[in-house]
Amino acid sequence: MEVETSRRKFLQGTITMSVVGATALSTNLLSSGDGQSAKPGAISFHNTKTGNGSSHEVATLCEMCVNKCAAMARVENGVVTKLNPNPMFPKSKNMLCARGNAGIQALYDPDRLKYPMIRIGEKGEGKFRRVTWDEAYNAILNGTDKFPGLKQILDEEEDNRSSMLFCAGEGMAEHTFKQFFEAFGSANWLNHSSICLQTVASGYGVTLGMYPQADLDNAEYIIIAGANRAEAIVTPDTMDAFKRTKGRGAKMICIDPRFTNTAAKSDKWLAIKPGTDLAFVLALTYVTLTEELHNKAYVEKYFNGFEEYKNSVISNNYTPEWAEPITGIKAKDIYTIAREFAAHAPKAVYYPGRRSTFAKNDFQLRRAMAIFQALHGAIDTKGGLIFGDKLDIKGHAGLAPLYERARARAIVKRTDQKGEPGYDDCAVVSGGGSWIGWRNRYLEDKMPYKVRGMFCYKHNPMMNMPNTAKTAQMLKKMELVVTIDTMPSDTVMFADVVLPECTYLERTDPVKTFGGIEPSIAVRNKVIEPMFESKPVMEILKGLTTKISKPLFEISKKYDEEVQDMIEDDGEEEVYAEFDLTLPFKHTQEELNHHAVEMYPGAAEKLHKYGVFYPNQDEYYKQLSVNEYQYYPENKKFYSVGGGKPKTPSGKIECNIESFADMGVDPMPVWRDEYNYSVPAGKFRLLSGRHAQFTQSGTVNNAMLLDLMPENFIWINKRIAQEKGIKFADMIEVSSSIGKVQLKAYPTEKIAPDQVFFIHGFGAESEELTWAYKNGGNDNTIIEDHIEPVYGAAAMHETNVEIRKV
Ligand SMILES: Nc1nc2c(c(=O)[nH]1)N[C@H]1C(S)=C(S)[C@@H](COP(=O)(O)OP(=O)(O)OC[C@H]3O[C@@H](n4cnc5c(=O)[nH]c(N)nc54)[C@H](O)[C@@H]3O)O[C@H]1N2
Ligand SMILES: Nc1nc2c(c(=O)[nH]1)N[C@H]1C(S)=C(S)[C@@H](COP(=O)(O)OP(=O)(O)OC[C@H]3O[C@@H](n4cnc5c(=O)[nH]c(N)nc54)[C@H](O)[C@@H]3O)O[C@H]1N2
Ligand code: SF4
Ligand SMILES: [Mo]
Repeated sequence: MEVETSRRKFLQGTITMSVVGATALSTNLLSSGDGQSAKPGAISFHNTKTGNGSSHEVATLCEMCVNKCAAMARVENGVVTKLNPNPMFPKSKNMLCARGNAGIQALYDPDRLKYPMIRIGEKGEGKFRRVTWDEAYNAILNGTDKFPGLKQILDEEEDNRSSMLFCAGEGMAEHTFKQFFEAFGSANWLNHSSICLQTVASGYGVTLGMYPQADLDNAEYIIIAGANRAEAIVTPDTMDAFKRTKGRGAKMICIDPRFTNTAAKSDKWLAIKPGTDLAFVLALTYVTLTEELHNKAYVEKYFNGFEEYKNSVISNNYTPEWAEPITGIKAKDIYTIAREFAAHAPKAVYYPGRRSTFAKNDFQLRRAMAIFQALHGAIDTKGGLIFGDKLDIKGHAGLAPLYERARARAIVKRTDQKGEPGYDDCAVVSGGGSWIGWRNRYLEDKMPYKVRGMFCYKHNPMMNMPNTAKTAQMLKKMELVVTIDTMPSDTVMFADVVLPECTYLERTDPVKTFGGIEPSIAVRNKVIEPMFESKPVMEILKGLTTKISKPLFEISKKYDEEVQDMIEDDGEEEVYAEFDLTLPFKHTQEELNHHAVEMYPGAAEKLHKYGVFYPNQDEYYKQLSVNEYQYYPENKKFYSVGGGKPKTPSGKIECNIESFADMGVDPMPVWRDEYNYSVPAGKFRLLSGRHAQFTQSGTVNNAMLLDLMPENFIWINKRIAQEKGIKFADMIEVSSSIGKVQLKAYPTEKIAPDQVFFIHGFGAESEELTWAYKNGGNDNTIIEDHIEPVYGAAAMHETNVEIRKV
């Protein structure tokens, strides 16, 4: 039998790469100079020493949240004593937030995972035995008396690689883990998208061709809705936005059901009813179109389906008066905002937002926002939404063999009348999948084949997705759960094998390119050696693949007829080379990073010394004032890359996507009655979100941060609290149709009488987390698993709860 050579492909170019000696890259550390010059070579980093020993600084990148701000770590006698902001990175502009500073505690947290462990108790009980790395790898391959290993699972499933699920949280080494997934050959990949930004990224993606950035540094008018930049920090937007609001050059309108710190720093705050932003945007669009405030030349040149959309908005009568009772925002405010936005355009931004798992209509909301923005021509232009530029970096060899027996992603085709294609629980399956859709299907035995185990990297499903009880059931049902984490999280408690990764301060991660107005490349350099027996995921996977690669190939040999034929033709050694799982992990991270930037002379050295590189850095980078820096001169910035041209395949703004109709999805954003907000008497709509000093569930055991706020409180409207006799810090039971939590009360006027709110991430159940254990409440214990219909994202603000003083 003939085998197509294209079947088995190597990803991202060639395997050969120049390998530099490790010594060339090590200990070329930045001195703690005290010069005042703005040139990189002499830049001064704050260095308030605490000890008497000698100190040095290492350029790194923060991983306490998604932003990756640049930091300088000070090391004294092998101990990291201080993390300072690194001013050289355009993305973080000399900022390191409270969490960034508290990265030291993540490193020295006494509860850290210190060595590999194997489960000896019941699943979820959290009883483990300390083992060596080799024993841990062995258990993953061969199992123990408590759980099956990969060999048994893949043999019984006849080499269906998709019988293992792979899931990962966002991080600089997510890609490294994904390479393992690709080499392993499963089709089941789930990441944070469907519980974070899937609908906003896709809404803007299909409409403009890209999820854009906002030029808040130059915008004159900003509508910030459903994004709390003062507390949910995203760099550089957080710094760019607030230095210019309140009469300092930009007018900011905040649309949020809660009076957040962003509302406090805005020029106007409008409390919207949750889930009704789409009606607000449609009404803004109505005013724009009926008063002809749009940019006609831009629309003429770059719009597809403008007339249909215009007809839809006008014939549906989406007037501000129509929107007023739906949104709770006065019609006169909607008229004013639409006119002011147009008056300032193109230096006007309807801020796209980040976490968008709010309501079931979210995808349509983001489409409507993107179209509204584009109507004003405020795309790919200074002061508007921008696409920016990106510096290329070189990829390296990956491996993605095709296993004949591996089944396609575990999704179920839709069987009702809503149309084809489309799936059982959502219309489109994105790369990151639908987490709750997948979990629920798995629990309901609706999978097209057996999925029996999972690898989980830097991700905490027990805390991160609605309906914790169902997630616990899923983890119990999985026969082999392998977790790679730094902490004994609630999810780790359900593991069969626990692999301890070192923290970000103990590893070099893949070099990354950051696109935007001022593109750059940045790297996380290892600050100190990994503590205890922890290792970077790269090395963990090197060890694991060395152990499992050959034995798993034996299983392919047994079941995969194509492999058998290939062996007959080419011999086993040659065929195995295409299935050798160790291949992506052959080089060290330092070698790969060096290779990635070798086309830029001097870049590797700069990245090592300063953590940041971009062309002409020495010439461009200047300190302008105490806390202001120039990265690119004004005329070299990438405000526009295509003169406003959308990045969609058609090169047009897509108003009317007819192919969506076949999937049961509205081709244009329209309002539906089922989107109306209502809460039954005596109940409250539960909202969830961020706090400036915590990152989701990942920082709740951080003693430095708990010093700033010890636990999460539930916001209850002051009048309601009075009626119910609830005082500050009274213990409250909050219950929904799926569960109960208890946490303390914060009576406040900052939230409407029919809503309550508390910060996401608290209320851990893992007894191994000294400070986080049963501290505050876990929102996902009571948030019901409502699925957003287009991408299967979680609709997190659709749950009504009751409250009771206990
Ligand atoms: N109710 C509700 N649910 C939400 C949200 C919400 O606002 N409300 N927010 C959603 C959003 S936007 C997101 S992005 C997701 C986030 O959900 P996740 O992706 O699960 O992120 P975290 O909750 O931060 O948990 C991260 C895990 O990684 C571990 N970790 C930290 N650093 C490292 C490391 O260097 N290596 C390894 N191996 N592990 C590490 C931590 O110990 C922790 O267990 O949650 C979503 N869930
Ligand atoms: N300090 C800190 N910063 C972070 C993170 C963190 O954990 N901590 N996480 C990072 C991550 S992963 C993400 S995704 C981003 C999240 O960044 P954001 O999306 O900005 O943060 P959230 O607090 O989740 O939600 C935003 C706001 O939406 C409001 N809201 C809720 N429902 C509605 C609605 O229907 N309409 C409107 N208009 N508003 C509504 C909430 O009250 C909340 O104030 O933050 C990032 N930055
Ligand atoms: S915003 Fe804060 S936690 Fe996030 S990367 Fe930057 S310094 Fe770290
Ligand atoms: Mo997120």
